[in-house]
Amino acid sequence: MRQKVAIIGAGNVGATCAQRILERGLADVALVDVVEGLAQGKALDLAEAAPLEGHDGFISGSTTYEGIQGAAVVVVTAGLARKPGMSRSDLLEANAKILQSIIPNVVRHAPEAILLVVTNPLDPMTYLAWRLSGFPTERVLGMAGVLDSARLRAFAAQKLRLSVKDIQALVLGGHGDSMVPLKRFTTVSGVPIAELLSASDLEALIQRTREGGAEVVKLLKTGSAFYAPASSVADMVQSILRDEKRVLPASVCLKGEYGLRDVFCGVPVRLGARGVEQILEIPLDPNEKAALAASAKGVRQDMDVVDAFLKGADPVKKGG
Ligand code: TXD
Repeated sequence: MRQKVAIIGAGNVGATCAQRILERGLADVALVDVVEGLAQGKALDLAEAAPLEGHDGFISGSTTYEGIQGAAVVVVTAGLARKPGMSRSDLLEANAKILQSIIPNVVRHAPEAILLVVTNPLDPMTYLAWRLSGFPTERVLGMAGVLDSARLRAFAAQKLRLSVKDIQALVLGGHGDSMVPLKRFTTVSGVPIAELLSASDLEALIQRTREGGAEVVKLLKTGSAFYAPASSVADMVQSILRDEKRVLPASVCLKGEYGLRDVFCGVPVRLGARGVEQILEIPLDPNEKAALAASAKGVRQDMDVVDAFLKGADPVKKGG
């Protein structure tokens, strides 16, 4: 039987995700957007590309949620994107309201789905989606680490003039300036990258990765990155739908792993048909552990703002 992926938000990331999923032949796609005609128009355009791209995927577009019925994965990309000078946390309140209008509809029409959150600020929005859905933690995760790792791989490949295929990288922590790129686990065909690059060159790559999202925002001026984010989502969706059990970083609820509890943070997970099938706890050195704890602390503060939001308070004003 054909599988279905629902994508909420038919903007840059959502529509490009739809394209990637269809053109990889992964699943049918149901696009939903609040703007009248947007999801319908993009769905029509993508359907017209199907004969040329040679896939038989079915795509629908709507402002309502009936079409998401039976979706194995629901990707939430709806929300505002960052504008230049705007931090991810500035987005929190606006996007929390948007998720509040979406998640109950997802629960109603696709109660068995795995929820993959893309909307920023990523970790607190993943937490909010978990709270609003009531889904088990195995079925709620956020995309960020795959993207951050891909950026580091791309920059390393450019610097070393080597194939991106041979470079592996692992970026953990919250999706933000405090992300934790792990130098020790960045390798070129198994060789630690520190053997091939000077410490200062490596530090520059890490810094560029940290600012990877902002670098694109600054150039685009009206919007944020979407090609690489959509590819990152497609890899995660593929691992779930095809039960590939890939080890990919994702924002998930930690329950004591890495010494962290009840916080959503990016860590390597085994991603398969059941969703987050395992959290891999890799041994970190004291510096890495401290960086992850600091990153999680930042997420925890944003989660407190989400808690206040859920209580109906005015979180941004009251929280300062
Ligand atoms: O690494 C990551 N996680 C990210 C996150 C990488 C890239 C983008 N990231 C975030 O995803 C970004 O900061 C935003 O919060 C989202 C979506 O980014 P995108 O670039 O796709 O934004 P667009 O093009 O503005 O699209 C958002 C769409 C737009 O069409 C709105 O009409 C729609 O969301 N929208 C809604 N759809 C359904 N329901 C509701 N309520 C709704 N509100 C807005």
